[in-house]
Amino acid sequence: MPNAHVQTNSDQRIDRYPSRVATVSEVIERQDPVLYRHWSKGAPLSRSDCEYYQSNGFVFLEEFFESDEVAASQVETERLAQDITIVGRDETITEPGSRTVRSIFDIHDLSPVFSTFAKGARMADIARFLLDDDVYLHQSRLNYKPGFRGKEFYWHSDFETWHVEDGMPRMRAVSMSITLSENNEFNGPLILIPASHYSYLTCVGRTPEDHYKQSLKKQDYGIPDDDSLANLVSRGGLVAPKGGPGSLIIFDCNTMHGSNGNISPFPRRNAFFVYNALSNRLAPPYAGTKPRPDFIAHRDPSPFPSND
Ligand code: 6CS
Ligand code: FE
Repeated sequence: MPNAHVQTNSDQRIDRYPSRVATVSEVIERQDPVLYRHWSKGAPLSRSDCEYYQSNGFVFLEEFFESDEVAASQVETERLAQDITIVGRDETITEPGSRTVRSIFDIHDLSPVFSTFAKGARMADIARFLLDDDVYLHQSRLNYKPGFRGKEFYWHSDFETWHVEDGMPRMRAVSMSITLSENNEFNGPLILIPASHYSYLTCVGRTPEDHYKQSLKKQDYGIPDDDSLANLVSRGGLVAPKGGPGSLIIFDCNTMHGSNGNISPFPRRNAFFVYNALSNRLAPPYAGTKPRPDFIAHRDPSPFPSND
């Protein structure tokens, strides 16, 4: 019996993760590995961290970077948000209804500081190991989540968006979030649902053209239904990693996550780098919409050599 979820779409491609095509949402079991390479001595992650990542869909490495490694990124983060040539670009997203900077995308292209960070062995080698392939940067972004005004990021699976709107074929991508400020219970830390990466929650509603112009401020399509979310939480719970600047949260492309708004005086600054396997490069969007701009989803993979 062929997999009931395998659909062929208008251009006869197999879509193993159809979403935003039906009037009811459903849960599709993950059809891809989590760890593409088995752990062995010399791996860039400890065995226990690999096992935790496999089981939970994320792993939190506190104080992964030294303070001086993070300091340059913190200074660059503030510089970019003050630079009028950057703030006026499409890559810069403001909070809904205000001119407060919410995110700046494509920071590995906009800033040599973040390019060095992103292509450095410390994160890229982990991505190559987890994905067992050469990697390239699918996307990068700074999330500013300013004090008092930083709005939430509602629950979502990144892969659901990257599959439907960017044409990412399989679950073979990993996000790395570096804390550039204190992440605590008051300023809207990233919240993840352990083990949610094994379930693909399909969403209802047709993707509008140019959806990103709205979704990067407040996402309205690709939103999972309440019952499916409640079920994931009842099984896996909720984890909000907390720590000082320089901590690293590594999470699978399909791990359900979100974050609350920030009403504290303290900003919650994180930098995100998304590594995609070279063999998983983008195809045409499964939604049938036109491809999103390169600053959100790089279509010409330029893998960077490992530093060894
Ligand atoms: O649409 C996207 O690609 C972005 N949106 C969210 C909320 N997370 C993933 C990604 O940065
Ligand atoms: Fe996300």
